[in-house]
Amino acid sequence: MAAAPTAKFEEAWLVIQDELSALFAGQGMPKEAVEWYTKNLDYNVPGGKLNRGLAVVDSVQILKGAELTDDEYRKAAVLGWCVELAYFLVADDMMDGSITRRSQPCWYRLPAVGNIAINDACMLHSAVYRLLKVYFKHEPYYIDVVELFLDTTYQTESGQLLDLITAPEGHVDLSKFSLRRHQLIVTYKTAYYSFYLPVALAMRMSSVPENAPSQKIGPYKAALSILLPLGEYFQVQDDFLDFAGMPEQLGKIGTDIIVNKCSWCINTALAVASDAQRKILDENYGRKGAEEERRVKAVFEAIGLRERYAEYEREVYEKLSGMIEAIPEGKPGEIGGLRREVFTVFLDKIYRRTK
Ligand code: GPP
Ligand code: MG
Ligand code: MG
Ligand code: MG
Repeated sequence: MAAAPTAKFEEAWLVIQDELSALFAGQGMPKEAVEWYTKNLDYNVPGGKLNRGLAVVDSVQILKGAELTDDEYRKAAVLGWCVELAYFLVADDMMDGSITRRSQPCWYRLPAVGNIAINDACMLHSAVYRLLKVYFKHEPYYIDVVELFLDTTYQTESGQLLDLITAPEGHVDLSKFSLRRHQLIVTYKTAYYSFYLPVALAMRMSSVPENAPSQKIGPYKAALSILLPLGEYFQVQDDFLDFAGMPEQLGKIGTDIIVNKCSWCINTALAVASDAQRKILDENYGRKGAEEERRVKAVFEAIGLRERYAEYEREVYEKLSGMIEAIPEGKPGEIGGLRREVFTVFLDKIYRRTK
């Protein structure tokens, strides 16, 4: 089945944004507040790669095995935009001291915004539940969908906590880092909400049941077993691109080395560094200066980080493809059946990405 077109999904956002602004205005909010709220939505929600949001629509389509009705498309698109509404990126940029996102200054860096971005992030989060109420209150899967957002938000926040306390700015201690710790951080901060959430939402909307009596593990557990490692792979790419990607292509400037992140790059380097290289990393990682960052990057080059990453990508693609092959499948269009294509579409979208 062809992937859902981006343009149609983007059009759906315009309607959703108007509805959210109208709900807000309907509380008797003055014009300046409505304008602020609308600007918050407009600046921070559309304009990304839309991988997460489109994954909901793609997955609903694959699970149905036929074109969606207008009503089904609208509902799938609303769920997709609820995933895109995640407040995480706005808040993460404040915590990471990031400069740009999606080729524009981070929201908190606009002089008129500053710390108001904290409340704006909270309002993005609340917008999810406003939309769910409007569109899904009377659906039998309403509570399951609400719980998915609540649970994955908690998981993401748990990962963010671990991310931040493993690598406090100004307290560099590379002995706290390991690839095992990295895996735990990225599973929680990225994989649940970026990978499991969109697919599990689509499965709920498509009436995939909790348990399939004929199968050893239920469909949601089966999906989770693929989507967590897929999400880990995505975050390893994010970490690698932070070091090696083109800022113009990425729309953001890497800050991981300077802010002492427990990223895949530093952990891979630590695992193979000579004593002399380790000393350079200890003395220069997580420091503010451009010269320190350059020295760290030179060690990354010297240990062959680019080749190691290329090898990691090949291996992980093979491993994930094998795992997907092993998923028990339903027939196309069968109510409650799972389809491998849900996962291969997602994997192929991110494989060897450069942005
Ligand atoms: C991505 O990490 C992780 C998140 C965006 C989760 C944030 C969670 C919160 C509860 C705020 P990252 O910092 O590497 O992302 P990026 O490179 O896009 O800044
Ligand atoms: Mg972060
Ligand atoms: Mg960040
Ligand atoms: Mg990053």
